[in-house]
Amino acid sequence: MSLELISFKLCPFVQRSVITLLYKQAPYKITYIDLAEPPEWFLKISPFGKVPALRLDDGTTLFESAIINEYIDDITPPQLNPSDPLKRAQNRSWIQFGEQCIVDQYQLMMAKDEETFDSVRTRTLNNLDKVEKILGKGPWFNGEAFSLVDAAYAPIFMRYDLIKPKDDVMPESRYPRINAWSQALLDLPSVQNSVTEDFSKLLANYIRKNSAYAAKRLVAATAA
Ligand SMILES: N[C@@H](CCC(=O)N[C@@H](CS)C(=O)NCC(=O)O)C(=O)O
Repeated sequence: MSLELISFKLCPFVQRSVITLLYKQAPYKITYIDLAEPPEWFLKISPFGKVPALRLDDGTTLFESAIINEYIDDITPPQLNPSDPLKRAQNRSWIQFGEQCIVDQYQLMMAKDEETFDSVRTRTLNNLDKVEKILGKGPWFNGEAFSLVDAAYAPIFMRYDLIKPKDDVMPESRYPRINAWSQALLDLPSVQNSVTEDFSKLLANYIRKNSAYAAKRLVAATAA
């Protein structure tokens, strides 16, 4: 079975799938598109025009990062998803919540003024509180075993590590477990290799282009 992941270089949802593919050492091909000008063929295969899309060799296409990751996990044993149905369901719930954390982060990077930035920051902190509360001793979300929840949150931590909000959204004192989790993930080759070499530059440019205000509050975006 050959797998082709359709990607946009800055997309955190695609990155979730790249991490899963790399962690599982599953062979795949990656095709980048420009979401600002999506090609005709992409709009034909991705029903909602979103990345990631995973194209299989029989032409079938899957969409939604969490579903794509479960599929990759199912076809490349041993499974990362826990075998216990309850644990698996709980993991899915937190993967779903991770989408809100990605949205928080995106809105922070795009906030056009102080009021919006501060209100998104408050929501971001409150949502991270919920994650801190559920985490155990680590190193991974489920303890000793790396799972799809880890792949789902790593893109968020990589971005916070790069953009470094001046008024921190992940202070060690408030989020000791998240910080330890984040560090373990950032040390992992499957996470480090899940973006292109120019990723931090692209991200900084994207922030600057879309919000002069957010760029002022995010260290990476103000760097020359
Ligand atoms: N829930 C989806 C979200 C995917 C998503 O929003 N992708 C963005 C890029 S990061 C996208 O394709 N946006 C294009 C659009 O909404 O038209 C997933 O987990 O795959």
